[in-house]
Amino acid sequence: MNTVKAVILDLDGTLLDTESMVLDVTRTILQKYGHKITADVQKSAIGRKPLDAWQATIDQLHMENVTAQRLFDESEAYLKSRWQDARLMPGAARLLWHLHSHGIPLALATSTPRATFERKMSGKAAQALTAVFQTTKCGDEVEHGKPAPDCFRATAKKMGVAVEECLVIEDAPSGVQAATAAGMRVVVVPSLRDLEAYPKPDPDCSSGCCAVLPSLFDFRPELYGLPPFEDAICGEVVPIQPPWRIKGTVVKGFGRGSRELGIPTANLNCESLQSALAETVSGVYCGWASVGKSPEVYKTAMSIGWNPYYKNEEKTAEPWLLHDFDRDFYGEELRVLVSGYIRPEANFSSLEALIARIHKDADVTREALEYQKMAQLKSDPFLRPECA
Ligand code: ADP
Ligand code: RBF
Ligand code: MG
Repeated sequence: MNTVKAVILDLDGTLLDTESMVLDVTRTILQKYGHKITADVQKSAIGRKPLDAWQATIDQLHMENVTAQRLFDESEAYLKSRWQDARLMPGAARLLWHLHSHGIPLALATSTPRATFERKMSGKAAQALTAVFQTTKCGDEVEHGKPAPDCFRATAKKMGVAVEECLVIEDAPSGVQAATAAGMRVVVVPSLRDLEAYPKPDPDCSSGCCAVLPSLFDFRPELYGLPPFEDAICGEVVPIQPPWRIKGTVVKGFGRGSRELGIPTANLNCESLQSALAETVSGVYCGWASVGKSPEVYKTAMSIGWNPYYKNEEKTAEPWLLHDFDRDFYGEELRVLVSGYIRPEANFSSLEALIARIHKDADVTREALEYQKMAQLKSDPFLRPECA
């Protein structure tokens, strides 16, 4: 197998959380025309050039009397001023700076037209990243957009590397197809929850999908001959820098945390999550938390996601504060400074296995937060609203 000499990344949904913005606008526009977004629409549109994506949407929904250009103009009128607010995907900055600092050539191959690309990269979050890319290829600079291989082939050529030496990181089925058609290996971090939309991974493949990962935090560079990460705390916790600052009102959950698991979790209301985290963020994290106006700060293990064991339809964020309280705090404001990623959400074959794993997450949390890098965050002003 060829060692990877260059890494080519997709932008939207892979490095930048623009998919949730696009999804919102698409929903609004389609509603205006009397249509609803479906899983098939999402699957055929995501990752493609904007006009191709709208045409695919029109075809999927059999929409009449409207052109792709018209729908694109409507969405762009809304999104134009918002692109720069897009946040980075979890783990994106860490991955890029790691590879860049080890001298690995990096490139972007995006379906976004150059003008929109410039807007997206001018935002506060994305700005710092422009320096790491040797080259960028935009959707309007190649004849055929993804799922055609043009953008990936052109990028490899410009970098002077063979296609077999490139590793692509993608979130969309169309991007995976494009990279595969270009003869490159692809690591997929899916934007779509339905994994049926993606090929089955084959770690030994010489081109095509070699891994499907829950997040960029789970990428293991050494599997491709790239330098390994060396930042894990206690061997397993990935530091999140800067930490995420999440606050929300504690709401009623399913009432099973304490009862079934013996593990109380303070469920946060969804709106606060949506404004603070990328749509696709899930996993188990550690950090510090405070309740209401109290100055106390507690070590906290938190699950974000769909709780596969219980097959939840709604995403939840549930911090377990590692302290014995003699009260509950429904309706109070809870703040969490999320500073480490522990693992992806998992399914378990028994309740006992789920409980045992959550207790291990708590042990990992207690230990990891003792490390100076994490311990110093305990005094972050965010956790003491009355002093801020
Ligand atoms: P629910 O399903 O409503 O979230 P749980 O059984 O998970 O109920 O209990 C969580 C509630 O218990 C929290 O909302 C909070 O008010 C209270 N609570 C008490 N101790 C803790 C703790 N250590 N961590 C989180 N929540 C706690
Ligand atoms: N639920 C899962 O289905 N899979 C998990 O991997 C998982 N990990 C968790 C880790 C922590 C630290 C906590 C506090 C909860 C976790 N849960 C997980 C959620 C658990 O199922 C949830 O608290 C109950 O559903 C109660 O609402
Ligand atoms: Mg709970």
